[in-house]
Amino acid sequence: MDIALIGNPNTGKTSLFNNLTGSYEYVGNWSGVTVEKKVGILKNQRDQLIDLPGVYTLNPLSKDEGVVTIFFLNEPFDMLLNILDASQLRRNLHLTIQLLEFGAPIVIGLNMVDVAGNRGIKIDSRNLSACLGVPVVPVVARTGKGCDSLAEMISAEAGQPDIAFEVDYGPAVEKATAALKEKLAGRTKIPARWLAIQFLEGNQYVREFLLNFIGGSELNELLEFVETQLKTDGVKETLEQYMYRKRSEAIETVVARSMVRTEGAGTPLS
Ligand code: GDP
Ligand code: K
Ligand code: MG
Repeated sequence: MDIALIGNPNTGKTSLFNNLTGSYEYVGNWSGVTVEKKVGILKNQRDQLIDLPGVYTLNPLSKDEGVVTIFFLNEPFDMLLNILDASQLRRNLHLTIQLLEFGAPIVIGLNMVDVAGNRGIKIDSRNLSACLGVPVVPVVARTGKGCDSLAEMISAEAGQPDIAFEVDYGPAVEKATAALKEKLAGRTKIPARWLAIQFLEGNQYVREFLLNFIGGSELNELLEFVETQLKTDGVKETLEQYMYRKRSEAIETVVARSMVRTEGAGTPLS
């Protein structure tokens, strides 16, 4: 299996990578950028772990961040290992939801549970798992705590059916998704809904990918359709802001069900 390790910057990706793989790793560069590409072999001596650059969202701000979208569009992989910082759950879930929307098998490593605990935040990993529909394993990547359980969960999840978590982005977005799906007519294996969401949010790499199948003017019409619909519905934000807000609303529900403030908590939740 090829497993892609993905998470926000500074969530403990390198620590987790080192814990899950032996010392062996291949180091190169992702094509077109000077970002290191690391591939390690899991301790089962069978599966490969691919380290992706840390990003907050799949909609890239920089060329380096674009590496992740390019990977999703072009490289086959079997599973995603998404590492979350338990002390920054709200922020981290933006990426997680975009990964869930892709529909690939995914296991979540809930890292920094010690940091969260010190700040009076406890995440109920079973509730989080139930909300998202995927396994969540608490770990402390710095010490290796929980990493064996995580490795076991990765093996257990191999070949499980894909689950696509669905944020309700409203009827205009769903209509655009249906239209895009029809235009693509099965000519790509990348899920149409994920492509639609990323395209509507302004992901330029996804736009370029879609141009392989669909004309630029047709794509612009699709954008205009959604923008006009939203305006008619009284939405004042840009499409990008609207998509972000809808995702944030879904995240609030997940956070409300899975985050518990423990006694003596003094720090505001983040
Ligand atoms: P990356 O930027 O995502 O690759 O994250 P790193 O693995 O480099 O970790 C960032 C920092 O957080 C380092 O100082 C790690 O030692 C520390 N760290 C990683 N995991 C944990 C954890 O679970 N608990 C604590 N307290 N620190 C951690
Ligand atoms: K770092
Ligand atoms: Mg790192």
